[in-house]
Amino acid sequence: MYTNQSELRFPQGFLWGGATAANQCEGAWDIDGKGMTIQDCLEFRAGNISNMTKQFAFTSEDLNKAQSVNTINYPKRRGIDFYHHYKEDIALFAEMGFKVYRMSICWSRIFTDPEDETPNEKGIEFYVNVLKECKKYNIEPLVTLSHYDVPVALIKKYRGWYGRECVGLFVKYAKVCFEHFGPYVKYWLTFNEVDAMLRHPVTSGGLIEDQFEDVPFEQAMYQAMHHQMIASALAVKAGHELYPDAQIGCMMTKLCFYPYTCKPEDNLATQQRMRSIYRYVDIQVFGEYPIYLKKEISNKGYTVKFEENDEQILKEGIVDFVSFSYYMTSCWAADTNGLELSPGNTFNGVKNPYLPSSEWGWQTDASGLRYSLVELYDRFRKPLFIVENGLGARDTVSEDGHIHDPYRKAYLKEHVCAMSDAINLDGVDLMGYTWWGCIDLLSESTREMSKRYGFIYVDLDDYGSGTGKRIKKDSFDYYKQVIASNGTML
Ligand code: BGP
Repeated sequence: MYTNQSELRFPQGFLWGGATAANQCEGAWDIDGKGMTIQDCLEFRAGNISNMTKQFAFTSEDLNKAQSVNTINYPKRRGIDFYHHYKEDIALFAEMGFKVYRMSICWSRIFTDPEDETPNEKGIEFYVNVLKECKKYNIEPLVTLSHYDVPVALIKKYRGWYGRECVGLFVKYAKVCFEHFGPYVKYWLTFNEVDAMLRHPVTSGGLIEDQFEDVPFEQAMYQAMHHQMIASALAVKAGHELYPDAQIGCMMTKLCFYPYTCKPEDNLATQQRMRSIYRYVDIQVFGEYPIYLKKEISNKGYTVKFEENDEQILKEGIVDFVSFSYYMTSCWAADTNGLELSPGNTFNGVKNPYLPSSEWGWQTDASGLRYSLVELYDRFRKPLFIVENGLGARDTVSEDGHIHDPYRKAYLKEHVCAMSDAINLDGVDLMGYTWWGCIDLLSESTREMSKRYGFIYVDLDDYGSGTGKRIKKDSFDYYKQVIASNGTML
């Protein structure tokens, strides 16, 4: 348990709030002109422990099947019906005192088909309404343009982000978002967990392995990553041209690996593993490929195609701040054979005997948050924003009708302590903190409803049965107090 080592203190104006993503909460997958995304094609997976790397097994046949059926097995299609409940949900966020709400926009709501010439009015109207609702309560929106939501049309036509065509289409979409939503939004993120494509290519890039007989799949992933880098840089530039005051950030998965032992080779293996987390964020922050990434690609015998202006584009699209998700830490070793693994949703690590695990095997570690903040700030020297942190648990409604979640309060408390120390003792410039899944929503990796993160319970089960009613958990009032005291009453 992490306890603060200095007086609890947060800067004035610190942005406390919560985070969601369109594909995990909106539902309403086929109305008002929304096109299909990869998320509408992913089936429910029962079972406690799962990780997205399994999605390498997703096939073109799965995609075709999903397009022709509509069953309860596709939970992302119904979400928690935020589409129709956003007013009620945002009112609850406001009651907790949110200063910021992180949400994502679904590309396929804005363009039914990304190649359409004109955007879908209904989609624009929906997001304008959501943003206005936030503004009504003085909640600052933080908007992600792409959160694991690749349009199916792009997968079918261009093999997802492998196709360079996606760059221009994404920039067109981003510009429409900036134009219509810019008056309400100061903080933007381009791609969620931008380092993730090489771990889960299907949801990050729309890359399905059986579509790549002509090129090694891994090479295709590096190429697709390059396209996302170019698209992100162009979007950052376009956003700044339209709104010079806009703050546009990148978003990474802050996985943190400790060497499993003090053997030098474990340390070296861990350093290499950590680079795989940083390789693309380095591009977004420094405006060029790091040498080690160029080496990594050429050592494998691959090449990444650059167009004439690509190097220049990367230089001109540097982000303003670095945001990240942080849930846990793990260990790594030169030889992992025979070692017990600890799963995450997008990776496996070696189990750390000193840390507790959640029911899904995620090893919680608040000290690791302070460690990560220091590491990121030393590396990037940019303002940081924690845009995902939280605890997935199997909450239940007690006989008294309440949801008692002391474990969530404890998790929040120790992570707030760690942030305070990083700010006050280590001098980290931290802009804000958005708790992941502030309202229960569908899990990204398992698509379960029963893996709940929220301060607000949603009465739906894994199969979508239930009233959909929103109920405040005990942690609701706790977070409200944390925010009201600016992080000083825990
Ligand atoms: C991150 C994703 C989120 C979210 C979170 C928790 O990697 O950006 O979308 O879901 O992980 O993961 P899960 O839902 O699998 O528990």
